[in-house]
Amino acid sequence: FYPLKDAMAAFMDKQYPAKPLLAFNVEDDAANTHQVTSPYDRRKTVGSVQWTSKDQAAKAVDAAWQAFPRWEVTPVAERAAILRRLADLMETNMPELMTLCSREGGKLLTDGVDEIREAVDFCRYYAMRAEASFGEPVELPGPTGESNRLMMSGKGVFAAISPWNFPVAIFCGQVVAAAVAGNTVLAKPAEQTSIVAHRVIELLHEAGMPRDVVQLLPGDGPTVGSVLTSDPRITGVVFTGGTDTAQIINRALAARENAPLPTLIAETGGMNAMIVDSTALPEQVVVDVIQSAFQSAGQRCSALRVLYLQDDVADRVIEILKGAMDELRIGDPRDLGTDVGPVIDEDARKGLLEHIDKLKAENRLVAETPMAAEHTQDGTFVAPAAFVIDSIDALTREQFGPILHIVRYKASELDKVINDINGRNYGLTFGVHSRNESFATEIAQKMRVGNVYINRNIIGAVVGVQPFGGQGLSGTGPKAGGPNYLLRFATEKTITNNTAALGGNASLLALGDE
Ligand code: UN1
Repeated sequence: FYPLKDAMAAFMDKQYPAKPLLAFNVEDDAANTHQVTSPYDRRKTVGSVQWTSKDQAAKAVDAAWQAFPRWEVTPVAERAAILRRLADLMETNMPELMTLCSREGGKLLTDGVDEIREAVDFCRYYAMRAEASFGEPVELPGPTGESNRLMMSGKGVFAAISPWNFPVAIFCGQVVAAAVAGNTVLAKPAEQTSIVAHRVIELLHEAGMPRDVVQLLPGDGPTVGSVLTSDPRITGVVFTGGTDTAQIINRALAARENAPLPTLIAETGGMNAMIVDSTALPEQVVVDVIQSAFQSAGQRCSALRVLYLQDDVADRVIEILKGAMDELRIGDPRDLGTDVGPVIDEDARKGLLEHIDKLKAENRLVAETPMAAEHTQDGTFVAPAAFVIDSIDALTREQFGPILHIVRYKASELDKVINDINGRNYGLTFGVHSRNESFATEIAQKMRVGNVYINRNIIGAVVGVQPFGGQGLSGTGPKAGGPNYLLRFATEKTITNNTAALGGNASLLALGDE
């Protein structure tokens, strides 16, 4: 880490002016420019972001449509090569991108490495998958005198709407998936992390992506997001973020008139649980719970929210957990000794503190990490906290931060526990800790979720290894970083050719069959 830290120093105080990166030139507009501050120190600015106006967004859609026919027929090898060059450029620029993730998104340095690594993996993985699925048309068997070929191509114009919690990995993963599948892309980054997104798109253009094929539209949901989702020329939306927002997007797309039936690829919230039975190893459980619930300050949709502890083992696990939570260090994410950085902004902190205060008032607090004022006074920090609740049904919404809820259960109540978790209709990640293998396998089968983890933490899905994404209220699938992801961005065309018509022996039988 130390050489990386030295390389990062050059970018620690740099001020970044970010603006829309569109197919056409964008005039400076001071009235529409917003200052960006660091979540760990709101007195420090990272730079400024000029938001996209409604008019610019509409013109960007025009440009994307005009670029589509040319991009659609660009050989897949050429499209994939751009992704591979972007991967190389992100690796070369890792110190700068990590610094921005930290300054703008409040991410720990270790999280920053994972983040950039994941973005690089997405580029290389999707480049490989695109070449496998979008290369030569597949010849299908058919009657004599006729050829049948199945080919894949892009659908049109995609809007990519991404969250602040993975401002490089998820942002970049969406954009490159849509583009390599043959679509033109309008990328709307989260308002909180537009500067690092701007840097990634600069690198993408440097890698050879035409400026009208991928455009960057910084701004907020009501201005930029709603222009995109109500435009009848948008063929599809790829979205990661809250379930509520996905529903708003879904309704906006469906309400359009004279628009193609839309594709919505959504990866949304979770109410992720872990079941620990009496055979589990308490020390290992605690290591995995700490990572799952508090890494990235709990701001992952994969994070653990509800820990179910079987009665016989609950006291022991809680005792070790308390000790471990006491040791966590909250503070500046750029400090290598920090375990838990800030949450993204004041709104996020307020919402989490409201939930924490309510549970404290009910005397449910089990453990809380001490927070030193000197490291945290200027930022939006929330101390990791654990509470005992009666069941997952006590939670009204996903709490996107470092808050763990614990439920004690008796062995005889296991079926109810499973029903309660499945009954919430979220279905993203799930964990089980048990040394009884058939118990773990049986539970894994019963849970209606996208990713099950046995005897380990439940975050950090690796591209190509653990394809990531859920079901129900957690998303539409297909799984990001999985072999089928690109297929949802594409349309299939069958070309049937009566080859016999041009001088061959026409098969009367085949004609008759028609
Ligand atoms: C998210 O938080 O939106 O498994 C997704 C993980 C990450 C994905 C998290 N690869 O934790």
